[in-house]
Amino acid sequence: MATETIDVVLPCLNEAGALPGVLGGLPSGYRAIVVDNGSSDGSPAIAARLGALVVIENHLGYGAAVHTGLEAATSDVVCFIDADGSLDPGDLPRLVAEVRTEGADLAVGRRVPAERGVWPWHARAGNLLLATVLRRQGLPVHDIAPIRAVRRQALLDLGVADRAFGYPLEMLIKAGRAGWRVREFDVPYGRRAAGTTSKVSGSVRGTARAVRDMVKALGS
Ligand SMILES: Nc1nc2c(ncn2[C@@H]2O[C@H](COP(=O)(O)OP(=O)(O)O)[C@@H](O)[C@H]2O)c(=O)[nH]1
Ligand SMILES: [Mg+2]
Repeated sequence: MATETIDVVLPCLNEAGALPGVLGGLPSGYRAIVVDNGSSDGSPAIAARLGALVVIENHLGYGAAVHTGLEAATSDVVCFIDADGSLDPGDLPRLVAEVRTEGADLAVGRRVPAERGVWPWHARAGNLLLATVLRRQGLPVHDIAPIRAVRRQALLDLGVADRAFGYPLEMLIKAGRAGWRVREFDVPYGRRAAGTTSKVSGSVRGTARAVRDMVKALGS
């Protein structure tokens, strides 16, 4: 059992500059599933060359990418992590162990900025607010982080419907309602890889879009 390969889903939109570092940082025994939405910078070819399974998703959106990656995955426990180099894939085994052997249904990260300026104030504020709402609902989380480990079938059964940036929040809300045991771990959050740009929280407008998606998810 301990030798089963763990699938890691990486949503990817123009992350050519980040993929070598992220894929190279995967622990042994972890297989990358890069889900691309029409990158124009050659990301899919780079990911394939680095040994990842590349899945092309035609519908744009973070949620569409992670859901398609989940469907493509075959391992019992599946991980998710951003492909921009801001998070360390070396943190995944801790989350996986929590699900595999410690009885958690879902293990998530809590981002701790590794340096100043990596987490724009507007993104941090929106995130903090929504995490506070979740804590009121009984979930022990302080972040809605894009790094997590969960059992594949359980997540499919949870029926997360959002296909945009509301996906992680809807997942947590539904996990709470289903009585899942959720565990949160500090993970360092660094600068995204040089030469790549934020699709979400790098601008006030991007954050506003993400918060809009998340507020929609709150009503689901
Ligand atoms: N496939 C796919 N990936 C996306 C999409 N939007 C964002 N991503 C990826 O999702 C992750 C999070 O986006 P990112 O730009 O880092 O968001 P930020 O951290 O808030 O700036 C990154 O790996 C992106 O490449 C999308 O529409 N489709
Ligand atoms: Mg990012």
